[in-house]
Amino acid sequence: MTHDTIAACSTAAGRSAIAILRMSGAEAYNIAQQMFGKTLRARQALVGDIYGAEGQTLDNGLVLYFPAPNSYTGENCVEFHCHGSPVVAGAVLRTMFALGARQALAGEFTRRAFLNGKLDLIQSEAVIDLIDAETEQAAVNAAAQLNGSISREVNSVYEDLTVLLAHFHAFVDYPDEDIGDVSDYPQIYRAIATLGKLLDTYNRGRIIRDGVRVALVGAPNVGKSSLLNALAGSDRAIVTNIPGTTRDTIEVSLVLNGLRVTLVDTAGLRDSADTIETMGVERSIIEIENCDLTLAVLDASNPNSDGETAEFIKKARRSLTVLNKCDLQVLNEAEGLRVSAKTGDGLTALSKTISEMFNISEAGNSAFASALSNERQYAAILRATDAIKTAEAALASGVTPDAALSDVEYALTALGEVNGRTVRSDITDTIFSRFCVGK
Ligand SMILES: Nc1nc2c(ncn2[C@@H]2O[C@H](COP(=O)(O)OP(=O)(O)OP(=O)(O)O)[C@@H](O)[C@H]2O)c(=O)[nH]1
Ligand SMILES: [Mg+2]
Repeated sequence: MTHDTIAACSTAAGRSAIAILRMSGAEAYNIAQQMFGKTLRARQALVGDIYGAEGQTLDNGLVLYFPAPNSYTGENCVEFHCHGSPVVAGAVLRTMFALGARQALAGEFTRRAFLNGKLDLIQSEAVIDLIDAETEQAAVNAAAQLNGSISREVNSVYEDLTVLLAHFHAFVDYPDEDIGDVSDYPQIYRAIATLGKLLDTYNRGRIIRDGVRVALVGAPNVGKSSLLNALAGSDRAIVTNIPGTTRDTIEVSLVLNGLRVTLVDTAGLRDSADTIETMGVERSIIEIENCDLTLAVLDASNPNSDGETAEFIKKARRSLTVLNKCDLQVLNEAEGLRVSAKTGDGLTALSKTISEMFNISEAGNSAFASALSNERQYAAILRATDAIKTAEAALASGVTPDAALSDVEYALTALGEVNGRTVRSDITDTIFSRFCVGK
């Protein structure tokens, strides 16, 4: 496949120590050679003058040449490591354009790597997850996916099903043959087992990548906003001694012991004549139903302040009772984690309890080096599994091969969407548009 030559700045905009400009395509070598004072050598780092289109020296920097196919994209690639001035980087990039390259689109280098078989689609999506990772765990998980840990499992099932499909086609072509029993097809069982184990890792993977949503819920004035501020380490939400201060949900993103948490402050739960406050309370109720964990906040100093919190909490998927204001005399007998937003007492224990509830570091019971964390991949693997199970049931009940064949074919197509072997281009367009320019 011949492609035009693309170029982009691969480092973040603005002043920095180094700016890296990257080119890929048939003309990358020629253009780079015209811009550089030394003869480029494959995979050797050379320091030399970098010239503009008129022959003026723009910078002195490092240039690396990776001939096809041993490069990131699989095409001829050249990297210029310049001084990190936006002016220098801009001038070097414009020279590349003047000599025949064009601006790369978002994710176009990785898209070419995918099209040239350097990365499959799972690995390509891992690249963006690695760049976007907000915790070390998320980065480690994405790195393992980039390394092929999920691809290997999906591909082994894909190969298995391809063999199976060939068998079934043979039966369709020679209908006199007996299709045999489901036990004649170990591929079916292997596929169900492998894909099932992969699907089991998804909940953990999703939490590693996207984190959890934790809502602070309770009666007015118990200190929900104060707790949010104390955990976030900044005065994000307004705090006053007037009940009904918070009227809208307020979100803060933080990392608690490696767990990414979106902490949501909500309006205090009570019947109010105020339209705005009532709308806020409706939002609190929606939040209780939607979040992964609800912290039911009570005022330790006031046993009569709990209101209907316990009633509302019944709708939560998971909840944890937190007794705030423990710096004051504790008069509330309710069971719960004792904290003080004012002094910070108990907040470390609270963070620890939250992160342990989601247990993302428990890799021990997982069969794989990485967890499935991508919703698109999860949905497609689920569809593939369902189809294989249908084929299994059909074979067990002694159907004609063409019935099982269509289910296996469907499963194969679904897995092809995961590893990218049979994926539609509008899906890949969406995937690569999430990337930054230069990647
Ligand atoms: N002594 C003490 N006072 C606290 C503590 N946490 C909050 N307060 C006080 O309690 C009052 C209410 O705090 P907020 O954080 O606004 O309470 P809230 O639950 O968000 O209230 P609404 O938004 O009205 O529902 C303020 O005067 C805070 O200073 C605490 O741990 N100890
Ligand atoms: Mg508040």
